[in-house]
Amino acid sequence: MPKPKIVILTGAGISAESGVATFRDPNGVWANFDLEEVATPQGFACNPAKVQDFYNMRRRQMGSVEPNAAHQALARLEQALPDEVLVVTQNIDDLHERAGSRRLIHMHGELGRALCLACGAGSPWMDDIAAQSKCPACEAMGRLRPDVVWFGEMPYRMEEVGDALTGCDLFAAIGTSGSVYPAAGFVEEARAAGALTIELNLKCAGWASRFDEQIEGPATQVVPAFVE
Ligand code: BV8
Repeated sequence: MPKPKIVILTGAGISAESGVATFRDPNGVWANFDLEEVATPQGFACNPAKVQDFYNMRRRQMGSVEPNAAHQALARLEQALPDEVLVVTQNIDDLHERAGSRRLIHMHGELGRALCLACGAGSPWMDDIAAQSKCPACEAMGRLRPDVVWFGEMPYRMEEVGDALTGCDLFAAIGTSGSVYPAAGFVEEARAAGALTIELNLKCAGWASRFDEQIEGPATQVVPAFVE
């Protein structure tokens, strides 16, 4: 598949208007949960039930939210420019897929998937546990964890993302605070490779100076306008 000309990084802000809480906005996820306790391997080792409850609560919410106009606009962009658009999302929800995006990398994993602690086999959560039981260790351990990248863990498909950033003409970051690495460093990589860099955010604050352009407003308004 050819290198994408457009790389789009999304964060929690693109799902906010679907009703999915962001992390660092007032009353966001990290205002209500201790990141160290629920989003690190150490937290899981210390209290796996607490971590499973945290992700099961977020998984249950997925059943009651829908993709919004911003997710749908990105899917239209990909359909209009086949093979030229890659969406790299920090989000673990499935709203991009449900809106129709196909060339998509979940760099922080997916709420809808689980991993076997023993053999590392990944599978859709609860749909495929029987298939996993082929692994004696899985059966013995019966232990699964969310297929989510926690702090201190290596995000998925970083080589592929790096390759795309060095070849794109346009890098856009939508609805992310740029608080977490390596995602927060993508803009520099794209810029160094000569791409035009644009931030779309409700409030272009924290890391705005690192972009060539900023477009302020709610994602359901600014993303469709940006795509059209
Ligand atoms: C790594 C999955 C190395 C979990 C997440 C010490 C020890 C270890 C590592 C570190 C360390 N110190 C620093 C690090 C690096 C660390 C890091 O960056 N920490 C930060 C806190 C400083 N990073 C890591 O650990 C990463 N791994 O470095 O590995 C390595 C190397 C070799 C081998 C092994 C390992 C892994 C980071 C991934 C952590 N997992 N998510 C889960 O979801 O439960 S990250 C977490 O932040 C979130 O999940 C989210 O994915 C991510 C980014 O947040 P945002 O999406 O930006 O959300 P936020 O709320 O912050 O912002 C929302 C934005 O939306 C705002 O700007 C707002 O204005 C805007 N908005 C709101 N409403 C709207 C809107 N915009 C438009 N429209 C609207 N309506």
